[in-house]
Amino acid sequence: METQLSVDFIYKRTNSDKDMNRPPPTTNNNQNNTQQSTFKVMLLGDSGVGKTCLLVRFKDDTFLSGSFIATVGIDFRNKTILINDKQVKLQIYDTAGQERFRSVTHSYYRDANALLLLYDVTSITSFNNVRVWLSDIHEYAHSDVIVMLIANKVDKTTERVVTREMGEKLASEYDVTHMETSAKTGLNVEFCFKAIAQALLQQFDSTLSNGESPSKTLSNLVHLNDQSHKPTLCCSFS
Ligand SMILES: Nc1nc2c(ncn2[C@@H]2O[C@H](COP(=O)(O)OP(=O)(O)OP(=O)(O)O)[C@@H](O)[C@H]2O)c(=O)[nH]1
Ligand SMILES: [Mg+2]
Repeated sequence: METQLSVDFIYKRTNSDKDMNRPPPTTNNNQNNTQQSTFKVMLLGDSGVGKTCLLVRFKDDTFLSGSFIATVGIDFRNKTILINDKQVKLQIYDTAGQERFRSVTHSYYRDANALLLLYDVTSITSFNNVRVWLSDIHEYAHSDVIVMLIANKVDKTTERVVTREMGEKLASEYDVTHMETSAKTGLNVEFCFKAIAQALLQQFDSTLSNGESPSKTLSNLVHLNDQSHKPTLCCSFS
């Protein structure tokens, strides 16, 4: 991992930190005098659903196979991508799904601009727990946070127990966008992060606003991608 925050450091955040307003996303000029916007994205979901693998696939385009090492506390990684000729730096927080870290990770929700909530399509428990995660998000995150529900491990077709329809129904119940991914094959992984970045840019850059809500933009992008039946697209990304 590029950066690992120790559990000690994480515990230093107090309850009063949680009540502070979220710092606005920053926009700086980099060395090439190009504008760069920075956003915080958090990965959430039960232990073992594939959060760390999704992040490693996006950052390094590799898959962490072999024995499963659960994340302790929170890690984070940065990745800068280009969206419509604009540089977008994503600070991606990879949280521990284990219950014992829950109160630690709650204190980070308020700083997040977007949340990727994962479940594992081979685990009905991780799918059922999505409701618990969404209720935590409602309680601890900003009301304008962009949420995407991600059905991971779709490469495991024979072990699959959560259908696409079940995922889509749950997502529409909570009015969030739904996407199927595989950190193993890379299906839709880059697309998810790019779609989130596009929605965030639109939310915070009024010049890009076309009168559509960022959540609507996200759902339109995903819908377009689904229609193409391709793992990646998209005409609107550089
Ligand atoms: N087949 C398949 N296996 C996956 C996929 N994503 C993750 N895995 C496997 O699932 C296990 C758990 O993955 P992690 O990414 O470590 O899970 P996590 O959500 O980060 O778990 P915590 O850190 O405990 O919260 C590992 O053994 C991975 O190899 C996927 O898309 N397909
Ligand atoms: Mg992990």
